[in-house]
Amino acid sequence: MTFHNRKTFCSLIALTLAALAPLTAQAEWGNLNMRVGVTPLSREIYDLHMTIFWWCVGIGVVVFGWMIWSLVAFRKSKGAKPDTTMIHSTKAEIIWTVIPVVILVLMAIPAARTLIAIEDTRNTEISIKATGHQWKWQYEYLGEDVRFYSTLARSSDEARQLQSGVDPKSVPEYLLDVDNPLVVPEDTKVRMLLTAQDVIHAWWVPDFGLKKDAIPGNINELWFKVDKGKTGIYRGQCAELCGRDHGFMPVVVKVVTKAEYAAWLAAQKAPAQSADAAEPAVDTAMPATAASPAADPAPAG
Ligand SMILES: [Cu+2]
Repeated sequence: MTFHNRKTFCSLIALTLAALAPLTAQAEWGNLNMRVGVTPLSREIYDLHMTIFWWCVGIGVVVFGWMIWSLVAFRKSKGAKPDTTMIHSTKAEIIWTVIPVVILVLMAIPAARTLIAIEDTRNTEISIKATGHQWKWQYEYLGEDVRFYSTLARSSDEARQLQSGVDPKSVPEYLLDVDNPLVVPEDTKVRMLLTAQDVIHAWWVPDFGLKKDAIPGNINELWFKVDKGKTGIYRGQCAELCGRDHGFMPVVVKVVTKAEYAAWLAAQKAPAQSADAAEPAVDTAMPATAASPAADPAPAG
């Protein structure tokens, strides 16, 4: 390698680093990866993801390392001569079949363990049915006679209208907030039963590591158990393209302590009679929301 070539090589490396530098400065690199989440399942999924990731890195280093070494060590300028006589090697075939099979089996063992854990809905303490509608979620606490709609927050809905004059950036949690969040207690195994009323939707909360389709005429299950002490708001979205307002039906889960949950549930039940009267008011608000986007030139109806 001449000095000139080495200099070009070094400049290239410097240029690449310079191009990446602003990225390092501004982007939170942590956001590029999957979230660890706040449930035992999400952690297990994250650990599995990292395990497989490092397997892939190892494989990449070996395969590309070998390839690059071969290119450099056996280049023509060094007088390498191609071997044109070898057209088949059973030994090589066996090696490059057996090694990947062993690796895949080793990867399948922890993956299968996690998949089984995801499906294990035994001993759940609370069951909640979530029904996807165009374009909102309905939650029903089974056996508790508590049900309500969870619709895009008013602030977001107003800002999203064409020529609303509202800067979406000024709206906190734009398109990620709802009027009535799903409320669940911490440290409790919650089972979600997912279905839909019209088209396929999907219920997704990244911090729980879970996403599953909500299909009309079908019930899908998932479960989560938020770690003790991880109370707070967790946000997700519909993850199945479900029509015009697919981007406007977020999922918001409010995780509270067990005592707060008991109090909340009691409060939901207490005005059950008056809530029945109030519910149509919520319902009548829905068609207005659905028909209101100014982006839709056709008059709704
Ligand atoms: Cu959707």
